[in-house]
Amino acid sequence: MIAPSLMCVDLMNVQSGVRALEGCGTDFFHIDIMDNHFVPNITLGPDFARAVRKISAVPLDLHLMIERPENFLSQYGFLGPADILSVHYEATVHVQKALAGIRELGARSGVALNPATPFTVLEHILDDIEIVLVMAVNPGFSGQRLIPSALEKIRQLRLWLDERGKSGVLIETDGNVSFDHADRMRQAGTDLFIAGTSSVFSPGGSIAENYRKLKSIVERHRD
Ligand code: S6P
Ligand code: MG
Repeated sequence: MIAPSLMCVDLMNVQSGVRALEGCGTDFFHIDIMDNHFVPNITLGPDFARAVRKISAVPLDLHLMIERPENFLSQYGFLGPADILSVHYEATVHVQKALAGIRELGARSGVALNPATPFTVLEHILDDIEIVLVMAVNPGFSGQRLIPSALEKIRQLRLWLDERGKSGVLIETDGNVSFDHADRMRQAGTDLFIAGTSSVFSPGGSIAENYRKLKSIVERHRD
Protein backbone atom coordinates (compact mmCIF):
# COMPACT_ATOMS: atom_id res chain seq x y z
CA MET A 1 0.00 0.00 0.00
CA ILE A 2 0.99 3.59 -0.62
CA ALA A 3 0.32 6.74 1.41
CA PRO A 4 1.43 9.95 -0.29
CA SER A 5 2.61 12.56 2.22
CA LEU A 6 0.47 15.68 1.91
CA MET A 7 3.21 17.91 3.33
CA CYS A 8 4.80 17.42 -0.09
CA VAL A 9 1.75 18.48 -2.12
CA ASP A 10 1.54 21.98 -3.62
CA LEU A 11 0.03 23.77 -0.62
CA MET A 12 -1.54 26.41 -2.87
CA ASN A 13 -3.39 23.63 -4.69
CA VAL A 14 -4.14 20.99 -2.08
CA GLN A 15 -7.50 20.01 -3.49
CA SER A 16 -6.18 19.34 -6.98
CA GLY A 17 -3.38 17.23 -5.43
CA VAL A 18 -5.94 15.28 -3.41
CA ARG A 19 -8.05 14.67 -6.53
CA ALA A 20 -5.02 13.58 -8.57
CA LEU A 21 -4.08 11.07 -5.88
CA GLU A 22 -7.65 9.79 -5.59
CA GLY A 23 -7.56 9.23 -9.34
CA CYS A 24 -4.51 7.01 -8.80
CA GLY A 25 -6.48 4.90 -6.32
CA THR A 26 -4.29 5.86 -3.39
CA ASP A 27 -4.63 3.70 -0.29
CA PHE A 28 -4.18 6.49 2.29
CA PHE A 29 -3.23 10.13 2.69
CA HIS A 30 -0.26 10.50 5.06
CA ILE A 31 -0.49 13.70 7.09
CA ASP A 32 2.48 14.87 9.16
CA ILE A 33 1.59 16.78 12.30
CA MET A 34 4.45 18.50 14.17
CA ASP A 35 4.72 20.76 17.20
CA ASN A 36 8.14 22.42 16.82
CA HIS A 37 9.20 20.67 20.07
CA PHE A 38 9.42 16.96 19.34
CA VAL A 39 10.79 17.92 15.93
CA PRO A 40 12.16 21.33 14.89
CA ASN A 41 9.40 22.12 12.41
CA ILE A 42 5.68 22.82 12.10
CA THR A 43 3.72 21.51 9.17
CA LEU A 44 0.08 20.42 9.12
CA GLY A 45 -2.41 20.06 11.95
CA PRO A 46 -5.68 18.40 12.98
CA ASP A 47 -7.74 21.09 11.20
CA PHE A 48 -5.98 20.27 7.93
CA ALA A 49 -6.67 16.56 8.44
CA ARG A 50 -10.32 17.26 9.18
CA ALA A 51 -10.56 19.41 6.03
CA VAL A 52 -9.14 16.57 3.92
CA ARG A 53 -11.62 14.18 5.51
CA LYS A 54 -14.47 16.52 4.50
CA ILE A 55 -13.57 16.39 0.82
CA SER A 56 -12.34 12.81 0.48
CA ALA A 57 -13.25 9.31 1.63
CA VAL A 58 -9.65 8.07 1.31
CA PRO A 59 -8.43 6.75 4.70
CA LEU A 60 -6.06 9.00 6.61
CA ASP A 61 -2.68 8.00 8.03
CA LEU A 62 -1.81 10.63 10.64
CA HIS A 63 1.77 10.78 11.86
CA LEU A 64 1.96 12.76 15.07
CA MET A 65 5.39 14.20 15.79
CA ILE A 66 4.27 15.98 18.95
CA GLU A 67 5.23 15.68 22.61
CA ARG A 68 2.77 14.04 25.01
CA PRO A 69 0.35 13.00 22.23
CA GLU A 70 -1.98 11.34 24.76
CA ASN A 71 -3.04 14.84 25.84
CA PHE A 72 -4.22 15.79 22.35
CA LEU A 73 -6.16 12.74 21.16
CA SER A 74 -9.54 14.42 21.62
CA GLN A 75 -8.66 16.53 18.54
CA TYR A 76 -8.92 13.39 16.41
CA GLY A 77 -12.47 12.28 17.18
CA PHE A 78 -13.32 12.49 13.45
CA LEU A 79 -11.20 9.40 12.67
CA GLY A 80 -12.82 6.07 11.85
CA PRO A 81 -11.83 2.39 11.80
CA ALA A 82 -9.97 2.62 8.46
CA ASP A 83 -7.77 5.51 9.63
CA ILE A 84 -4.36 5.20 11.29
CA LEU A 85 -3.11 7.47 14.06
CA SER A 86 0.56 7.00 14.97
CA VAL A 87 2.41 8.47 17.93
CA HIS A 88 6.15 8.42 18.51
CA TYR A 89 7.50 6.05 21.14
CA GLU A 90 10.03 8.75 22.11
CA ALA A 91 7.42 11.49 22.54
CA THR A 92 5.85 10.28 25.76
CA VAL A 93 6.57 8.26 28.87
CA HIS A 94 2.98 6.99 28.58
CA VAL A 95 3.03 5.39 25.15
CA GLN A 96 0.70 2.53 26.15
CA LYS A 97 -1.83 5.08 27.37
CA ALA A 98 -1.58 6.94 24.06
CA LEU A 99 -2.05 3.75 22.02
CA ALA A 100 -5.02 2.63 24.14
CA GLY A 101 -6.50 6.12 23.69
CA ILE A 102 -6.24 5.84 19.90
CA ARG A 103 -8.14 2.57 19.96
CA GLU A 104 -10.79 4.14 22.20
CA LEU A 105 -11.21 6.80 19.52
CA GLY A 106 -12.02 3.97 17.10
CA ALA A 107 -8.94 4.39 14.88
CA ARG A 108 -6.04 2.02 14.14
CA SER A 109 -3.12 2.51 16.52
CA GLY A 110 0.40 3.07 15.24
CA VAL A 111 3.68 3.57 17.03
CA ALA A 112 6.52 5.38 15.25
CA LEU A 113 10.20 4.72 15.94
CA ASN A 114 13.04 7.15 15.36
CA PRO A 115 16.10 5.69 13.61
CA ALA A 116 17.96 5.29 16.92
CA THR A 117 15.13 3.55 18.76
CA PRO A 118 15.28 -0.27 18.85
CA PHE A 119 11.99 -2.03 18.12
CA THR A 120 12.47 -4.28 21.16
CA VAL A 121 11.06 -1.45 23.34
CA LEU A 122 7.66 -2.56 22.00
CA GLU A 123 7.88 -6.02 23.61
CA HIS A 124 5.31 -5.39 26.35
CA ILE A 125 2.85 -3.28 24.39
CA LEU A 126 2.45 -5.45 21.28
CA ASP A 127 -1.23 -6.07 22.02
CA ASP A 128 -1.86 -2.32 21.72
CA ILE A 129 -0.19 -1.89 18.32
CA GLU A 130 -1.63 -2.35 14.83
CA ILE A 131 1.09 -0.58 12.85
CA VAL A 132 4.80 0.05 13.47
CA LEU A 133 6.04 3.12 11.59
CA VAL A 134 9.78 2.83 10.97
CA MET A 135 11.45 6.17 10.32
CA ALA A 136 14.12 5.82 7.66
CA VAL A 137 15.20 9.44 8.28
CA ASN A 138 15.10 11.61 11.38
CA PRO A 139 11.59 13.05 11.51
CA GLY A 140 10.84 16.70 10.81
CA PHE A 141 11.56 17.34 7.16
CA SER A 142 10.95 15.93 3.71
CA GLY A 143 13.75 15.57 1.20
CA GLN A 144 16.30 13.84 3.47
CA ARG A 145 18.58 10.92 2.69
CA LEU A 146 17.90 7.36 3.81
CA ILE A 147 19.69 6.12 6.93
CA PRO A 148 20.78 2.73 5.51
CA SER A 149 20.40 0.77 8.77
CA ALA A 150 16.63 1.23 8.43
CA LEU A 151 16.51 -1.59 5.89
CA GLU A 152 17.98 -4.16 8.28
CA LYS A 153 15.76 -2.80 11.06
CA ILE A 154 12.65 -3.45 8.94
CA ARG A 155 13.83 -6.96 8.08
CA GLN A 156 14.51 -7.85 11.71
CA LEU A 157 11.28 -6.22 12.90
CA ARG A 158 9.22 -8.36 10.52
CA LEU A 159 10.83 -11.54 11.86
CA TRP A 160 10.50 -10.37 15.47
CA LEU A 161 6.80 -9.59 15.08
CA ASP A 162 6.10 -12.90 13.33
CA GLU A 163 7.92 -14.83 16.07
CA ARG A 164 5.58 -13.23 18.58
CA GLY A 165 2.44 -14.18 16.67
CA LYS A 166 2.01 -10.65 15.35
CA SER A 167 1.99 -11.28 11.60
CA GLY A 168 -1.02 -8.97 11.35
CA VAL A 169 0.92 -5.95 12.59
CA LEU A 170 1.79 -3.83 9.54
CA ILE A 171 5.14 -2.17 8.95
CA GLU A 172 5.05 1.34 7.57
CA THR A 173 8.22 2.98 6.28
CA ASP A 174 8.61 6.76 6.13
CA GLY A 175 11.49 8.80 4.70
CA ASN A 176 13.25 8.80 1.35
CA VAL A 177 11.03 6.09 -0.11
CA SER A 178 12.55 6.58 -3.55
CA PHE A 179 11.92 4.31 -6.52
CA ASP A 180 15.25 2.59 -5.78
CA HIS A 181 14.79 2.28 -2.03
CA ALA A 182 11.14 1.14 -2.26
CA ASP A 183 12.20 -2.09 -3.88
CA ARG A 184 14.56 -2.93 -1.01
CA MET A 185 12.09 -1.71 1.62
CA ARG A 186 9.45 -4.07 0.21
CA GLN A 187 11.85 -6.99 0.25
CA ALA A 188 12.70 -6.19 3.87
CA GLY A 189 9.02 -6.34 4.85
CA THR A 190 7.39 -2.93 4.42
CA ASP A 191 3.61 -3.05 3.94
CA LEU A 192 2.84 0.67 3.74
CA PHE A 193 5.12 3.10 1.88
CA ILE A 194 5.10 6.83 2.56
CA ALA A 195 5.60 8.61 -0.72
CA GLY A 196 7.10 12.09 -0.70
CA THR A 197 9.52 14.16 -2.71
CA SER A 198 11.57 11.04 -3.56
CA SER A 199 8.78 9.40 -5.55
CA VAL A 200 5.18 10.56 -6.06
CA PHE A 201 6.09 14.25 -5.76
CA SER A 202 9.40 14.07 -7.58
CA PRO A 203 9.84 16.51 -10.46
CA GLY A 204 10.63 13.65 -12.86
CA GLY A 205 6.98 13.00 -13.74
CA SER A 206 3.37 13.87 -13.00
CA ILE A 207 1.74 12.65 -9.78
CA ALA A 208 -0.10 9.97 -11.76
CA GLU A 209 3.03 8.79 -13.60
CA ASN A 210 5.08 8.71 -10.42
CA TYR A 211 2.34 6.91 -8.48
CA ARG A 212 2.03 4.22 -11.16
CA LYS A 213 5.80 3.75 -11.17
CA LEU A 214 5.97 3.39 -7.39
CA LYS A 215 2.97 1.03 -7.37
CA SER A 216 4.61 -1.28 -9.88
CA ILE A 217 7.74 -1.42 -7.71
CA VAL A 218 6.03 -2.10 -4.38
CA GLU A 219 3.83 -4.79 -5.89
CA ARG A 220 6.75 -6.55 -7.57
CA HIS A 221 7.65 -8.70 -4.60
CA ARG A 222 4.16 -9.38 -3.31
CA ASP A 223 3.79 -13.00 -2.15
C1 S6P B 1 9.20 13.59 7.83
C2 S6P B 1 7.80 13.13 7.59
C3 S6P B 1 7.65 12.39 6.33
C4 S6P B 1 7.91 13.17 5.05
C5 S6P B 1 8.36 12.21 3.99
C6 S6P B 1 8.67 12.93 2.74
O1 S6P B 1 9.32 13.99 9.11
O2 S6P B 1 7.38 12.29 8.63
O3 S6P B 1 6.38 11.80 6.25
O4 S6P B 1 6.77 13.84 4.64
O5 S6P B 1 9.48 11.56 4.44
O6 S6P B 1 9.17 12.03 1.82
P1 S6P B 1 10.60 12.24 1.18
O7 S6P B 1 10.57 11.35 -0.02
O8 S6P B 1 10.71 13.68 0.84
O9 S6P B 1 11.56 11.80 2.24
MG1 MG C 1 5.56 11.16 8.20
